[in-house]
Amino acid sequence: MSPREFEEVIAAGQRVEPRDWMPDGYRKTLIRQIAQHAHSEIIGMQPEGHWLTRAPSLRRKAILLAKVQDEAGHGIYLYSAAETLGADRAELTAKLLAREHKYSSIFNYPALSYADVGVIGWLVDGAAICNQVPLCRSSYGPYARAMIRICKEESFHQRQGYELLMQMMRGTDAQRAMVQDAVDRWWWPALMMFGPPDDQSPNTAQSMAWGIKRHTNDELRQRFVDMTVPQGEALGVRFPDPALAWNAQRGCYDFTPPDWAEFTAVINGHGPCNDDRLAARKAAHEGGRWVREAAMAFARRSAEQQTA
Ligand code: FAQ
Repeated sequence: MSPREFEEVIAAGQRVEPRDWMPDGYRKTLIRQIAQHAHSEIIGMQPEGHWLTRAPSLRRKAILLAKVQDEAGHGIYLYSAAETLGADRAELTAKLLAREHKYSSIFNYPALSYADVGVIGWLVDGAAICNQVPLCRSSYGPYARAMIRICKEESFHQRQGYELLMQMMRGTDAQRAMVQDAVDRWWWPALMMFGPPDDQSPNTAQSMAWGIKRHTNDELRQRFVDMTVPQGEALGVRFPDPALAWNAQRGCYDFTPPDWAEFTAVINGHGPCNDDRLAARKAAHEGGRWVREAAMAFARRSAEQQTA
């Protein structure tokens, strides 16, 4: 593919594939976004993973185990998509551990009660779906195809969270208070997941011109609020934003923006759990070293046997 053909493919809304010519900036942007996304899925196993041994019933444990394992799978699809761009997975992981790569701000907040498991499913997976469904139409083929599968699984994640919350809301006053407390803590970080406001987002314009992103951060944040408020009303929870109100003229909800100073601090490593999350990731990576080495040794021996 020539540079001109690349532009034509993008203009026609078609897909760029791994062996096609692409501008360096396009490749770099994709590696940055896909790696950040992959790291988020893997680090994102931690807040809910904490509750696996504390699940209140066998049913809840089985659901949560399936969900957390799905997140690991998402990380693997995404690292594979990054590899089609020439990025080495081991190097991407090393950059994460060296704090040279970002991962989603949301996973630097603690999950303090079992209601948080429900609220993470409802709000965090809900925000992830809002953000990722348009990425199924992203211009880079392997990323878009990975997203289709990921989004199907995220829908199950969102529903299991909402169903858990419905059950708790039908329970005792103490259970309802736990749900409300979790909503109060996760609402603002969920809004931050969509990234900085459009006028402070250095990457959006170019990423949209290349068809990597299909909507701006603010558009998707608004879509999330509009989708989520009626769900919260059906559930019987309040949102911690007194300014949240339907605006008939705009045909969507008005809401208060999150605290962008807090967002900046969190993505620069100063959130409540950044150090714990990276320490756990590093320990898991070290703990898995023998598996990687054994797999490499097996592959080498199989190749030698085949040659012999
Ligand atoms: N957290 O110019 P923009 C999930 C960075 S997966 C941390 O607007 P862009 C599933 C951004 O990288 C959640 N950093 O950037 C799950 C850039 O930094 P850089 C992850 C953030 O890329 C559920 C700088 O700020 N999802 O939840 C964040 O055009 C439950 C300037 O920002 C994805 O990654 C943030 N929230 O737009 C798993 C989706 N926002 O590199 C487990 C794919 C921005 O220039 C349990 N990614 N930054 O230094 C995207 O759609 C985009 O990358 C955005 C950011 C929208 C996140």
